[in-house]
Amino acid sequence: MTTTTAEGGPGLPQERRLVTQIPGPRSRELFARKQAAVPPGIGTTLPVFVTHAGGGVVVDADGNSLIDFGSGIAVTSVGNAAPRVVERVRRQAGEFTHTCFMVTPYESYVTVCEKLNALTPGDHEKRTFLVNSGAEAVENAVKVARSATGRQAVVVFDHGYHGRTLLTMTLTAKNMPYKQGFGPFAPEVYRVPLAYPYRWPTGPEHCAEEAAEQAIDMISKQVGAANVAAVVIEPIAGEGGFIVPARGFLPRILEFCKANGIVFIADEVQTGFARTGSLFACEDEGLVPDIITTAKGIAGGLPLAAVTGRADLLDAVHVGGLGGTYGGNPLACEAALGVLETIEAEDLVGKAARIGEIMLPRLRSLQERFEIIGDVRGRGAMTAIELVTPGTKDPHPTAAAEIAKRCHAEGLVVLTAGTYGNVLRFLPPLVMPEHLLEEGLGILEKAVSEL
Ligand code: PLZ
Repeated sequence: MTTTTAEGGPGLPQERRLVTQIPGPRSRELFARKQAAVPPGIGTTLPVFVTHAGGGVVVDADGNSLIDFGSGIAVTSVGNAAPRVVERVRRQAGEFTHTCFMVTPYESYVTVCEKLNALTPGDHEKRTFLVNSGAEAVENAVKVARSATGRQAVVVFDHGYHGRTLLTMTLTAKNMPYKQGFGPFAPEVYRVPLAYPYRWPTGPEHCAEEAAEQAIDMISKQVGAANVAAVVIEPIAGEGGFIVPARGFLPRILEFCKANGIVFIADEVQTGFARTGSLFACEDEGLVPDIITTAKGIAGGLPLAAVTGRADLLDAVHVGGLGGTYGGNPLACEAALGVLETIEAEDLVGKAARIGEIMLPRLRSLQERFEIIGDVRGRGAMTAIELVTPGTKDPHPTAAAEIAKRCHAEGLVVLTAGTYGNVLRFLPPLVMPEHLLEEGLGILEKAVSEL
């Protein structure tokens, strides 16, 4: 069976279409090859093999068209194979594919940096440099903070996720699957509480103040504020379960950092580029971080990430102290420029907010009907439900896995998340047509109600 169009992108029919079981025979064949050739450490959420994708759908090797509530983990916010991205990358691929920016530079890298300096929160003087992945961005942000402050300690939070390299897996909170067996971990990393409203022992109304007080107390007493180079925090915890910190928590931590010369690093790898209904999630509480790390949504799926921050901090690193062979590859830079054009031309900030306005009320009404949904949360096109044993707050990971499985069987790509593995998260491409969003929500509602 073949697909209906030769290309991906928004030209693909924006419909759910199931022509075989999920996964179909061709995907099963390919999955058997994967299992023989690729180690099991590289997991698979949904074993359908993709041939095309675009707008709000993913088409598989059997000709099934699935509704995409995952965006490849918050990456294809502009849609898969977005026209402005494709056109720029095609043109660039025919001109030159690599020189190494550190050897002989090219303009698109500089343009991306200028744009990030202008678009990220704060109107102070900034610098940006480009790397290949979110983890690499976070790791480099810490290098900059250490170099600029002459201090070593790094403070991170419960439920945080920052990557899989030695330093960033150390910064990551969850043991299984990210850390188990991979130690010893990097030194000088300290973890403090996050203002998690749903699970705060004294209730959500005290959460921001008490969590900030505990975090600051731990930093002051156990580490010593003067030893801390950086605090690294996601404005909304992503892999940890789409936890929106109680309002007031992030500003309080930022204020503490400012008062103590600690570099505040906002990890916007998952939240950045319009995802949450503002260009960056920090804007919601008017936060101006010292350094911001971005990746994922920055380049429509081409590997690119960035470290953007105060000029005085980034300029503190000696000549040649930062870099990498592929960082800011010309194809990825063109893709990023295409992404930024698309966000503006198609008002994707507004679209993300609108997706939240559609999804959150539907999820809340589902919560009213089903006690298994303990919490509904998120912002813009980054929303989630947390599943619990009815009548308690006990995490219910098997319910999350079962609902995800049922959604997958019906042709809806959803992802799980959470420290307890009991969160279903929804990250549709911001260009998803509303009828697909509604249809996807219908499938989810059916899966929850049938459980
Ligand atoms: N910081 C906030 O969300 C990546 C992880 C997928 P990389 N999240 C998806 C997986 O299981 O490996 C992420 C993130 C935040 C950093 C990262 C790391 O970004 O591009 O995956 O290195």
